[in-house]
Amino acid sequence: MKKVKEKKIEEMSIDPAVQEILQLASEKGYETVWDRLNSQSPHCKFGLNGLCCKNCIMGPCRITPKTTTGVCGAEADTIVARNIVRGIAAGVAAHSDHGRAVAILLKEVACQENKDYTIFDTEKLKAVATKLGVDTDRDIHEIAKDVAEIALKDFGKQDDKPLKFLASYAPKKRLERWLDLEKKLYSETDKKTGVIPRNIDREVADSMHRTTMGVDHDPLSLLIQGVRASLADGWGGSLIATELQDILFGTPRIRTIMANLGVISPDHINIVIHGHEPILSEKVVEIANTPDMQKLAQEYGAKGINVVGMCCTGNEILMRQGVPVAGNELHQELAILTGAVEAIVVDVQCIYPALGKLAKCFHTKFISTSDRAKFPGSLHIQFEEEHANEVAKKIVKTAIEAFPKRDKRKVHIPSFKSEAVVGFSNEQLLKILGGSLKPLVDAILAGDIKGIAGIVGCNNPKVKHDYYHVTLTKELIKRDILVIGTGCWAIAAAKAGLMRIETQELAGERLRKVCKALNIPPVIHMGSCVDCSRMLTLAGAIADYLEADISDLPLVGSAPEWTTEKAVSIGTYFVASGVPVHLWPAPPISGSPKVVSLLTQEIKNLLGGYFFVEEDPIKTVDIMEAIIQEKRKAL
Ligand code: XCC
Ligand code: SF4
Repeated sequence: MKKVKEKKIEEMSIDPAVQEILQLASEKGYETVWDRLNSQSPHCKFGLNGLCCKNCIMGPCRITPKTTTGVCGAEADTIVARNIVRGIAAGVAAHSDHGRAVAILLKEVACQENKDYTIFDTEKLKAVATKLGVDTDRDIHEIAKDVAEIALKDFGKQDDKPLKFLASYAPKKRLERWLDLEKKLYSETDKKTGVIPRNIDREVADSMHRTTMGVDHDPLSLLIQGVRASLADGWGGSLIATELQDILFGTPRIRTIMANLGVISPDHINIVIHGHEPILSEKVVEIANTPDMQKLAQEYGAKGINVVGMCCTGNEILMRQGVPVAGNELHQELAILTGAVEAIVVDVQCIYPALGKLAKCFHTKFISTSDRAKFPGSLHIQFEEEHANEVAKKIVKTAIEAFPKRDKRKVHIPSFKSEAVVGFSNEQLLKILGGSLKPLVDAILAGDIKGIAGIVGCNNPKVKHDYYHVTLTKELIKRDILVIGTGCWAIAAAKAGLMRIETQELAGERLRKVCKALNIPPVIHMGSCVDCSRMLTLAGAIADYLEADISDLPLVGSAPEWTTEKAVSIGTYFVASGVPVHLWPAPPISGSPKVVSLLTQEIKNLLGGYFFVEEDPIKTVDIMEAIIQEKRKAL
């Protein structure tokens, strides 16, 4: 194979802290994700185009101009569609399993079987209960039990009725459109197919069933199942995660945090929490801050304990507790390379298995905690909700005990960190707006806010780190388009200083005026990836307010540096909810012109949203602005 040319450090990331550590890694010979990407390049074309099938052992089959079917006779359209649906299903499974864990915990707390957690936000509990039609005039434990049971039923019920959460939260016109499409696509008697999810787990199972050898071969039928599964994520699993986490840990409030590797402290015991579920990270933060643990840290010669976040669990604890965040996806190895991290504690999702080997080069303890996520080279301390305090203590103590082994000569912490205003739950946004959506809607109608762009998703070493996130964001606000978002985008924007109030100066004149009046930055941190549900419900609330459908609103989405299967699910549920979504890098579908046209064109008539792919961030904003202008005309 051709050897690809190595990238220069400036081409790998725009983040100066990242560049600094990459320089160090290259001098000292530490391997990172960029090196491994280089070894894997050029990538297999069949995989890139979605044209490889290994769903049975007559294969694996690859489609070429000469060999146009797999052994079973499956053509490119079927293979590409099946592959993408499997990706969506995996993403739905990940987000929704997260939601399930929260629902189970809420039930245990409600039944007072778990005393290590409490129902923290009773106001939110009542708001969620009211939405779901649960009687709120009772003891909070009884209300919480009912809410948890409704959530759990959405994972397990066997009838064909829509998910209760989706039916209770989705805007009216959108629900009608989904129901209508259900009839349009299939005959009245064929009620078991369509776009409305029935049960979160079932949509994952259904997706796996129909993509296995010899089942569904029609690309439209397959993609509609992908859509249905994705809706079970956005208006199901992710929404359940967000809402119930708010109940257990508090609805985010506006606060200022610090972001980037500079939050790692030279004099403290540094614990990086990486992964996704606040059930773990909230506890570690809580226990690390107890006087007992801080005292123990001092006995070991440190000034104290410094807990910092990474990736989405970092977003969860910064939104609710103001915990600083050390970085996004591509920072995970770099944090260890600072030489000052006593422990990197992980649960599930987006965790590179490479951390095991790398941690061994330092005194860093790589602590895995989930029974479903174990790693070569990790120290496994199983997290158990029912003994959360005890296990969290053990984790924090392990970190403290690693401190004396820190090798001062290896410590290199970049000084870069930036301030960011975060914590914009919908509840906080409403509060800023004075209790009603009216000022926001008026600003949109008047054109002071031309439109809203939601940016989500990961980093990807194939793409210059943070460059797309940051360039897109700056260009959008310059054109009076408000930017909201989650996940690793949010951390990129925070690190780049775009979430400071001062960023108002980078916004167009009209958007600046609105942000000044509300005293908010024009770039809004809405949380972790499951909190994309906050953006969905915000879009839904605006739609209902205007008695319109989400697809009528000047909204666009983007996942400009996406990596994970979860991002495919997110993109799909936004499209299915009526929002046009930009993607870069291109998804692995180009092997089927049929699937490409379904997802980029035909789906628009069915659901209002559609995907588009563009590499250049400025051209992307041109397209987004044109979409927004078109929608504005029709408003
Ligand atoms: Fe993972 Fe959620 Fe992607 Fe970041 S943005 S790489 S999914 S941590 Ni969700
Ligand atoms: Fe090949 Fe068909 Fe088996 Fe896929 S399902 S591996 S295309 S024979």
